[in-house]
Amino acid sequence: MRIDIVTIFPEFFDVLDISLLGKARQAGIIDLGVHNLRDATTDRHRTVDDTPYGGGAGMVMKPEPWGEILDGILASDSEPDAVEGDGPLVIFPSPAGDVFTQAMARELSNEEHLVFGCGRYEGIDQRVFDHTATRARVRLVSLGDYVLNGGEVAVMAMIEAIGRLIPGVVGNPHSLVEESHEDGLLEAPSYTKPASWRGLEVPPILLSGNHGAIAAWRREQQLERTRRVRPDLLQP
Ligand code: JCE
Repeated sequence: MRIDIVTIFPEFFDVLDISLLGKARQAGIIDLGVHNLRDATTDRHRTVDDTPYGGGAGMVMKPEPWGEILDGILASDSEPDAVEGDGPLVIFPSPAGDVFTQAMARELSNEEHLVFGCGRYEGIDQRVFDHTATRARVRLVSLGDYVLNGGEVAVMAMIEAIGRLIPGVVGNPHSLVEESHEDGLLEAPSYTKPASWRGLEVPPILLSGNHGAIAAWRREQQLERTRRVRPDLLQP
């Protein structure tokens, strides 16, 4: 999978070199490009924002640098030798987007080319979304019902959730299906050695060696936890 990120804080993504995804990049499974939006400006101050038409607080990201930088990124997919299905999918984090879920992460993990556009300030001029949508599939995606200062943290979370679903990124594929949200339930609690710690005991069933009884106990723990903490997940 090819991933491009457009941001005014490219250093923010340096951590991807040393995280889980660093190995996937070295193995050639994920090809990452981080682009500084300011490199697509033409003025001496490398300006990316301006005051909003119609008035209001704060600043809005200007369309021209976005147009220039996306021209370059999207052009690489329309070259004659580019073997593509639906072409790139451009994702803009936004509180006004569809809420990011595990199901969405799984869909996005099947894409050949993802482009993430990180807004800042009060957001991006609407025409950037409208114009990009004439050349590529565009989605606005919200990390959740809270406001961030920009798209960078949302993109980092989305890349971590998507990247680990790509075969070869997480060592043991079995561990993926057992985890929270893939089966719609929260995880059962986990324990490791020692069996007794500061007066607290590991549930004896887990030491019994009875794998059927352990699986049944874990399922009950999952259901009880989900009913208690996230009853919304049990609704159809
Ligand atoms: C962003 C801002 C709206 C005023 C670019 C916030 C996503 N789930 C999410 N929460 N917040 C975001 C997000 C993503 C991109 C941008 N802002 C700040 N948003 C109104 C200011 C700017």
